[in-house]
Amino acid sequence: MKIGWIGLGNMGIPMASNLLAAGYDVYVWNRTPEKAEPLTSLGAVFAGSIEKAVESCDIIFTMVSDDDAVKSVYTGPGGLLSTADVRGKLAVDMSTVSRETSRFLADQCQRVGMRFVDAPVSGSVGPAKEGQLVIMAGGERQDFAQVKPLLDKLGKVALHLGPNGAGTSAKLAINLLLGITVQGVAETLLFARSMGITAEQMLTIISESAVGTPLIRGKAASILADDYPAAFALKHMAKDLRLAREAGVSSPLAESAAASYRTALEEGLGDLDLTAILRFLDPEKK
Ligand code: NA7
Repeated sequence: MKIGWIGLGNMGIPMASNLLAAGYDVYVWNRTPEKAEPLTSLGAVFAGSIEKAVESCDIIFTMVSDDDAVKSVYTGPGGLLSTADVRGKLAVDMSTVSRETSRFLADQCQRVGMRFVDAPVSGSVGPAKEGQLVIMAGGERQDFAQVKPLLDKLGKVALHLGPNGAGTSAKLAINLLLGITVQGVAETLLFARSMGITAEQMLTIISESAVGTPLIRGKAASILADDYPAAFALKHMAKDLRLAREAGVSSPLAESAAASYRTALEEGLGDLDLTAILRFLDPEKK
């Protein structure tokens, strides 16, 4: 089976690499072609255009940044849906976008006889490299069943949650918890510091306590070094909290987190990891 992969950002590169490692023929495309080099050196074929990638493949994955990017890839000039014959092919969008966009894409695909599954992921670069993502899917059950063996190469769990848009809905919910959790850790560290407890001490306590999680343990070194290379960029967290609000979330923590990440983005922290929210909240860093 030939696989198309569109979008080679922080997530797309390790995910497509895992499909290559599993022995699939992978045709890749990225807006910035140079980013395909790590994949082509592993044996992927760089398709010169989206259409070429789609023509060559049975299943096409997309993993790009946001609603505008994904619409451009599907419905823009030279996009996926302008390819001559897509009838019967399966498109799987793993980007995090709004539910409206997932449903819009499903509708546009259906018009040309293409099948569509929304399958966003929980987990950033580390789990992507290790094939340990959590994948939340929406679409027809038989389409999910067809792509499930591939999803199993990308994640430790892949769940079918309902019709198109259901995967995206679950993703917005889990990322609400992610945003709130990271801001909660940041606020806790700053409060502890104000009472003379160091970040190192407090991170040890959190990690060993009932609220310690792999997320917090995994971010500790970066927090202590005050160095935030993006595993999951803050700009994407701001986007996801905005999408959650647009999807109707209305709660004190959601409001607060959405405002923090949005303002941090406006202050230029968007390309850092989401844990850089600590730098944004820290009065000593102003
Ligand atoms: P990155 O590392 O910011 O990568 C974004 C990717 O999206 C990258 O391949 C971009 O191409 C591509 N992109 C962005 N805008 C466009 C447009 N307009 N057309 C085509 N391609 C585009 O994101 P991640 O990999 O961390 O995350 C991907 C998704 O998973 C995102 O929804 C997260 O919220 C979760 P470029 O290389 O810049 O040319």
